[in-house]
Amino acid sequence: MTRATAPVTAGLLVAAGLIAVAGALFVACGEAPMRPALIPWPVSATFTNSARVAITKTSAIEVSPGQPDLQRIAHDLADLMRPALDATLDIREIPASASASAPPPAAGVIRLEIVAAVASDEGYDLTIASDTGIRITGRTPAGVFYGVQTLRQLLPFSVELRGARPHTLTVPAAHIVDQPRFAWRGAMLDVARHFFAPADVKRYIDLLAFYKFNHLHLHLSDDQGWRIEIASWPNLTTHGGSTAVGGGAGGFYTKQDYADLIAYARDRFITIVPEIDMPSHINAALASYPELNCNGVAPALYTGIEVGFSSFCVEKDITYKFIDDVVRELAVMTPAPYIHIGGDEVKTLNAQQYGQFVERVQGIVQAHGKTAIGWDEVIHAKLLPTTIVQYWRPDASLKPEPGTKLILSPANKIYLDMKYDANTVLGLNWAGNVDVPVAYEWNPATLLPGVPESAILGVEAPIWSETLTTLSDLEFLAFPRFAGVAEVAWSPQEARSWTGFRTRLAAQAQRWSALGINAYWSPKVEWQR
Ligand code: TNX
Repeated sequence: MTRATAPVTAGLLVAAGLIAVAGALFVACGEAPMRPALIPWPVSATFTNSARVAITKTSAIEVSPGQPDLQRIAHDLADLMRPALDATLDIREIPASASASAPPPAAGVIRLEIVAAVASDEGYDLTIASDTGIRITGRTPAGVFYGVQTLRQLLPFSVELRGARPHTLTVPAAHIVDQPRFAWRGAMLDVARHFFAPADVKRYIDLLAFYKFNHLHLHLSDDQGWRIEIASWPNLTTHGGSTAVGGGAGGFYTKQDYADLIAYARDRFITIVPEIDMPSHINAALASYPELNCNGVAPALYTGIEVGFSSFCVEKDITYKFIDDVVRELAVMTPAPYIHIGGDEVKTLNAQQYGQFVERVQGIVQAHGKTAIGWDEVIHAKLLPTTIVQYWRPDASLKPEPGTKLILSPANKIYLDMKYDANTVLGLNWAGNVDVPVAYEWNPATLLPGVPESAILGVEAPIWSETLTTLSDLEFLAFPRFAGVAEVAWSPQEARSWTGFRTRLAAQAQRWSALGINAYWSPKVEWQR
């Protein structure tokens, strides 16, 4: 039986301006010592029993000099703590004498520091001690950022309350050394079936960052809507973006909206990956330009949820002129190296037509300096060695060429648009129900026979939006499964178990409530509320 203890606030010692108090918000696992409910669980974590270190109004944040990313992370951390502390912590550069030999910070200081010796690009080292303060080191600003996300989870959930009564914040004395298992920790959002406004996408980005995800794949076009401005083909958005599943108003991102989203994501170390799904899932474009159709006639806009019926006219030259224009504009808008070309669920082309189309389009993507990603059907084409394959069909037996990199999105495990159980109103169930343990209890390294861990770039959880219209619908499907996927992608396999995870998940409930997340309170988890 597992439980969370109530916070105990007996002051034990006052050392150099810091107060260590007895434990708060820990979970006990059987006979194991109490430990904080971190998700994703780190590679190594040692907690000095029950000692706590305080952050007060007079604490300060020190950052390595000449690091604008660290300055921004420090400001965001100070903003997070402002309501609880009723103060904005000072931010200053690490004193020059200290940065040379890197002695520990003084008590009361939170130090964010770039240190070349940290083991991996996204790794970090977090030390919390009553005499030497809080120190987060990373080889890169991304590593420091992930260390700050861990610190955020070590803080009491009350730090998330925007109208908190001022109080001292304490964190457990700890030493954590951490780095991710996979380089690609992704989420996909379908903004085509229903459109999600930039503010909603930013909220999703915030939640992704909190759980150390680093890629957001935006499904920007489908039969029901085209959601990204392309200046050379303006009807795509004025007409093709004008509706959605069920006949609602639709919407699209202007280039400015999109640039803002990329910058917002970048500040949280998240790469946005744009997808234009083709040659099928393309009715919105066909409806916008008659000349893209084999018969020269534009079909009506589509607001149902069937798949596979539409296709580019693969024999027409204008199809490739169109794709070249779209990819060229997208490549300019996209600092990241990837453009996703879809390739799924094509029901109206033969194998030869499909293969030739994929090969030509991956060449266009390459000509514009980007790497193509395709849904797993593209494996039937002759792929460039750099093209990335995104596995999704549970019954597909993939035999990728040696060296092909895969992103794993098994629909029967991490399609977060699947219903949790038969009573879930939102979502689909073509891949079965996906309750919380299903999304958590699998090992990417053994999912596909013959595909070793070294071929796996990472894991990505899609949310398709046929049945979702609002941010609150999206949160309901994402939480709590999203936290499980975060741990699958980040934590070492041997550190993971459903029973341990379930307990840590339960301890996150107050945090989600404080953040106003519309989570699904799965009966599979014993929530502490
Ligand atoms: C399959 S996954 C699709 C999508 C649907 C989704 C619904 C994939 C590559 N294609 O078109 O939205 O199922 O779960």
